[in-house]
Amino acid sequence: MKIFYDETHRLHNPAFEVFDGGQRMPYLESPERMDRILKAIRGMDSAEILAPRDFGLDPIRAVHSDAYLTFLASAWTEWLAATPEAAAASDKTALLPATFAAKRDQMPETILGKAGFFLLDLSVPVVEGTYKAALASANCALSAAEAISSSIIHDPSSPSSFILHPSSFALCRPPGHHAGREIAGGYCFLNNAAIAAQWLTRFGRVAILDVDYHAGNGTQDIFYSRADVLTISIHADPAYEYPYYAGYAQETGTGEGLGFHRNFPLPAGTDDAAYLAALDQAIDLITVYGPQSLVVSLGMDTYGGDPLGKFKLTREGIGEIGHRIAALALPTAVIMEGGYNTDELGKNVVAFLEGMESPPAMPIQP
Ligand code: OKP
Ligand code: ZN
Repeated sequence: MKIFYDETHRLHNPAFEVFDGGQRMPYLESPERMDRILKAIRGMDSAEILAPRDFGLDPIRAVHSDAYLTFLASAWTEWLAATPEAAAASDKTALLPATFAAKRDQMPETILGKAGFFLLDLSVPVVEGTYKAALASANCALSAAEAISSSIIHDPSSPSSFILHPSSFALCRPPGHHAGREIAGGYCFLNNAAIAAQWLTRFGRVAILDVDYHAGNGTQDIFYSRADVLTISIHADPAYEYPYYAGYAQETGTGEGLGFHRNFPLPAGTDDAAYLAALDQAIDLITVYGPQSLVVSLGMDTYGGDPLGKFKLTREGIGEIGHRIAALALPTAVIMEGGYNTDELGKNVVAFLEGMESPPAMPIQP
């Protein structure tokens, strides 16, 4: 399997995030996550780790607004220019607002005003290298999309075969699925999966299946009124979990996109069997939609014991998710999202990828 990875993610390494109750905490979405995944992946026979290519801004501008991209590109310089205290301690600071735009019809002039407009919450501190890292992450996703695209062109009749329907993996950091058209949130700045999916629409309909523990609210936002990209997210019920304000079952798209978004909110304590039952419903919807390609937003925070998650999935369950997704026999680009149990992260990602490539090690009764 072709795996795309770029060291540039290290430039995004904020000293802190602000957690529930206002506590300043070490940034959980850390560069070490990638080190752990890489170490485990290097042990796979099938892994071919490649550098992404630079796709330029056009495929990113197809998903995010120019005003938002301009903000990301200049936010750090503007913050330092406006804030002498920040400039004096630039390795300890980050741009984070204390106000948020409930009403979005006017963009303010000052950097703190703009930060509140473009940042959804306190988990997206902007530092000097944030934009560069986010661009490199998006290029990994685009490269993974490109890697599967030749089989879409040359094999439109789609017989069921793993060989004719390859998959690729983008080892993205920062993650992307909470980033909307013009807003960052939940550790995400550019929506890598949405950018890859948008790029793939040139070959026909695309489905995005989000199996991160958190609802893919950014992806939902970007494609909500479109029928050419089916978006499905399986996640912790937003009634009790981040992102709280999207990811509910009754949200199914709007206008032309009505019926082309689906959410599967699940209770705390969800185990392999309950998760796989929801996955089977999602897979049926994808089969009925009949896309030419599939993008998977892959989070490992569904694993039991994840510091941000309340599900109880096992490593075998995670492998079975990969296996059932691969059984769709679609050209598939897998995009890395969350997962914060760094000790188990690498083994879980390998379990998923090996599940995609082979039958499950252990049968699971749904
Ligand atoms: C990103 B991804 C702690 C606050 C958590 C942000 C969570 C972002 C998750 N209760 N805030 O979907 O893994
Ligand atoms: Zn998550």
